[in-house]
Amino acid sequence: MENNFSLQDICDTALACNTKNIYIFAHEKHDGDAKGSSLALVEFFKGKGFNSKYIITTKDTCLLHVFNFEVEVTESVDERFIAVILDTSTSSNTENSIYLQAEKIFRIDHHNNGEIFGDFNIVKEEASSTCEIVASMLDETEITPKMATYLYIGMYTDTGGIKYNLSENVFLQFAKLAKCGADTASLVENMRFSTRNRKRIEGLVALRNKVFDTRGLIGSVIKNECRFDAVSVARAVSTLTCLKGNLYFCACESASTKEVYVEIQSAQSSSIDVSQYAKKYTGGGGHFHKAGFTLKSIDELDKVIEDLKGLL
Ligand SMILES: [Mn+2]
Repeated sequence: MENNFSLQDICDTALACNTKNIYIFAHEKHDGDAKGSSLALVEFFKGKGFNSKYIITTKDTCLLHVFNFEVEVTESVDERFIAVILDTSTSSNTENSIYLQAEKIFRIDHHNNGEIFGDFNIVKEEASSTCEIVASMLDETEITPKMATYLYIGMYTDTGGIKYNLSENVFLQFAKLAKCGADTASLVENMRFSTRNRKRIEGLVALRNKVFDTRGLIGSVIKNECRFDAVSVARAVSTLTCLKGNLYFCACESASTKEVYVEIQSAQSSSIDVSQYAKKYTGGGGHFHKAGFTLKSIDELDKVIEDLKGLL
């Protein structure tokens, strides 16, 4: 069921269900947008007098380093609660399945071609980020400086550092968050941090770039190197987009599992919907201009490259 709701509706539903607990969930390998929107809503619901927490089941150091917020790991939940699921395109992408115990499930997302699940859904594919949607749902008077900073980080990271998906509304929301006291100075400082492995991956992707098709297919294939993870590979493809092209990809084979993480990005001016293509693969999906998936082995890569040529 796809429909509209307000944040007040979530509070009203909790009260109608006789619970003060509003728990927030996001996708696995939660990124800045998932974390930012989650922490902002925890803050919002707490301000409204509810018990609210961000439910994660594995420890996350980025939450502390970037957001300056330590989230305790939750193993299980016995009490009644309302679930709010953020930035998560399909039920199988959720970080954990505790949300299934909720009295009612609300969902807010901006991914393309996702799945409608839960009781109430807001899906705005045109939005840069879930943080942009959440910011738009809030009135200036409701946004504390902390919430403003969390939402700003999510919008900043999901736009690749204010590089893409820049609609008029993105700037309106950035302006609103700045007015509400977003700490943009420490944000820029915190975002500079990277892991050494991630830097290595970015360097390799930049170094190994090759033109696969003169109509504008540029990619990097890295075999049997580094400790790859989907998030690092997803970020690394952006190092190619300063080269003139239409479609960019990087395919990175993990030395240990032999799985290949593939991330594809189409130029902002291009009409190629890469999320549609990524969906053909297990666990694949993302956004119109940026999406990823995993291959079981490098042998499947030639077919992918031929397909990408066909998309040009
Ligand atoms: Mn997002």
